[in-house]
Amino acid sequence: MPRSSTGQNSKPLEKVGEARAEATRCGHVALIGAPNAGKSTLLNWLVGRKLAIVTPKPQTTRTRLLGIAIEDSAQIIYVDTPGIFAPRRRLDRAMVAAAWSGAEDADATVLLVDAARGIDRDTQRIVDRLAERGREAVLALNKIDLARRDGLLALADTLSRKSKFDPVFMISGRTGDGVEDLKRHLASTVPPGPWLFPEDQLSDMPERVIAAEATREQVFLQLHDELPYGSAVETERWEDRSDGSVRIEQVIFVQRASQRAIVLGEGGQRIKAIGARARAELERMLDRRVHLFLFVKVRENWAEDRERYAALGLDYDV
Ligand SMILES: Nc1nc2c(ncn2[C@@H]2O[C@H](COP(=O)(O)OP(=O)(O)OP(=O)(O)O)[C@@H](O)[C@H]2O)c(=O)[nH]1
Ligand SMILES: [Mg+2]
Repeated sequence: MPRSSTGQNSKPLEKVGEARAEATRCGHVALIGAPNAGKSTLLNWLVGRKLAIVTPKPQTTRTRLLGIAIEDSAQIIYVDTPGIFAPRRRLDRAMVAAAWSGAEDADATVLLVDAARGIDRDTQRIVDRLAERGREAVLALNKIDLARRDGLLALADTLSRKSKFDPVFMISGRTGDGVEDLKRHLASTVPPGPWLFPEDQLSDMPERVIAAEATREQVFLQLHDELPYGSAVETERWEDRSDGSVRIEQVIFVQRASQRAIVLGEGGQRIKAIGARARAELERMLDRRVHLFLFVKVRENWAEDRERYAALGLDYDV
């Protein structure tokens, strides 16, 4: 998304900054980790704007998302990825494949570990795979605001014996503790070269997708227990108004009629609450007035439906 809101996204520019190619650096840095480790929260902090949705539930992020930041002469293209876990459903496999390919295509990888949680099975699997491939990563022990100080060094030590991590940072994506040091380190390690995106671009995610994510965040937050993972949101219409506001129509897809009733709630109360919160959040994210209209439709088996991956940006053969 451009820093100034102009509707659709501009494409990456191959030549931007070419004149100062000698002096500039640019590279992709993937943020990987177990579900809920805090990757999206950190991405938002690094970019200085909310781009990625965040919830206390695991498996919030479903697709790769770029957040672009400038640090002195370096343009750092952060890649937020879905949490990596043992996949079962087709959608899960697509999410995990998206996360690994995000890491494998990047110039550097940051493994986030929830320091309060320690090494769970998902983190263990990720570390094993990094070690297997001989892939070096930066280690960020996250959520240090929740963890005991004396446990942090032991955790870093245990992880460093399993795979090569260099260096190790102790951070909090919530308070920003330690994040400046991490940023400076990453800026110095991305390779020399011209910037790949215009200076004012913040993300590769089109605004209509950001808008759909804001609504999905509310569905997740308000209905997760009743509707675990069984929904998707798509923006169907986007109309820029002459007064600077935007009119957005979205569809929340669910898998069964009973779920549709849950999303609507009694007398439409639930969908109203979802719409109100999503609209407020969107006005903040897009920095303009928003008129949001939500519809709920039943579409069976969307989680097994290949066509849906394109809509989600998950174009993987799984
Ligand atoms: N206390 C504390 N909470 C954090 C920190 N970073 C993230 N959180 C919380 O942890 C939860 C998960 O954060 P996300 O950023 O969505 O985690 P994620 O790794 O992107 O999760 P997935 O996309 O599901 O893989 C949210 O409730 C965040 O507010 C932190 O540094 N400290
Ligand atoms: Mg996430």
